[in-house]
Amino acid sequence: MGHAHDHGHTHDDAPLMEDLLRNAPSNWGRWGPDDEVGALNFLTPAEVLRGVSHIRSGETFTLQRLIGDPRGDPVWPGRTPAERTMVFDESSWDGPDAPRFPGGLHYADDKLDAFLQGSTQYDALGHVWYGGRIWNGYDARTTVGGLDKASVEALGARGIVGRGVLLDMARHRGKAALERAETFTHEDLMACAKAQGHTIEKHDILIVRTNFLSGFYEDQASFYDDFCEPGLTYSPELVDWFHAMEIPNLVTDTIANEVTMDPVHGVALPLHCALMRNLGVTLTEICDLEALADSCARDGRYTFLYVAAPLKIHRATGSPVNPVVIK
Ligand code: UVW
Repeated sequence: MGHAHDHGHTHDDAPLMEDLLRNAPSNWGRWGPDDEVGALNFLTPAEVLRGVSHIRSGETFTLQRLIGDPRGDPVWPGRTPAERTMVFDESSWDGPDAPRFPGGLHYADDKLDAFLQGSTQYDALGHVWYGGRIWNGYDARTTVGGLDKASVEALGARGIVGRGVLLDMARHRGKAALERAETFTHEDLMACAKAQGHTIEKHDILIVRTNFLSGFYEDQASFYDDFCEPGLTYSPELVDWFHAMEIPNLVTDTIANEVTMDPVHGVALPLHCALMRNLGVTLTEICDLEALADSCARDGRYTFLYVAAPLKIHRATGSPVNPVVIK
């Protein structure tokens, strides 16, 4: 979180999250004292079937960005892109000491050194907190050395399946991409859906397109200059709306799913706290929504089945993922 301050303005007079969110709604305890998947509990079998009922053509789209893109991998300031290292390749079998397998088998092996939030990813519910408590009220000390509570393992075990809706905010605003620090609200999401010809329903998985990361591929240096992504911006009404709509999952094509620095209060990432920590809404970040958005613009269908399976990584704060949309 400190990185946002390092890369932006410092707001020493910003309120503490405890004060900003003092009266904010909470889902702690709603699914029992041991819950680790939060608002994904809203995705019941009936919700899976509701998603399936929106399949028309059978077209599929994958939402993950390439890991190791030759153009670079966009990451939150302070994180580094994944590094893939070759362990075995054809040259490994040249020397006299090379292993020999009966029959002459050769193979290639490699490994990945990666921030688990350094590519298209699911955040575990225990990824972000304030005031010494993570999701469901667990002590933040349970994160020391690995997440004993609300790690991504629980999200991986459950999987995420439901009705997805694409909210193409860039097209809605008539832009190729939203601008640095540009904000929008839940009311803008509803207006976007209306313009697209549908509504946002309870339990929808919201997939919001800004196309902001196109700027990363154009000029990485200026992308990180005074870093502030566009996105949803905090208000008590917006948090109440997510609560009332029982939104299980917010998916975007930005690195952190909300405007980096709240322009009103100067707080970094308040929606991570209000939505993830307090309501148990899972966040999915750094998606590539371009092919999906082009398809939706062509056929006018913005609702579909959304399926995602984060990896089951013990005690981890997040996991790379390649969500699939079926239209
Ligand atoms: C931070 O938590 C800083 O970012 P993200 O949600 O993108 O992982």
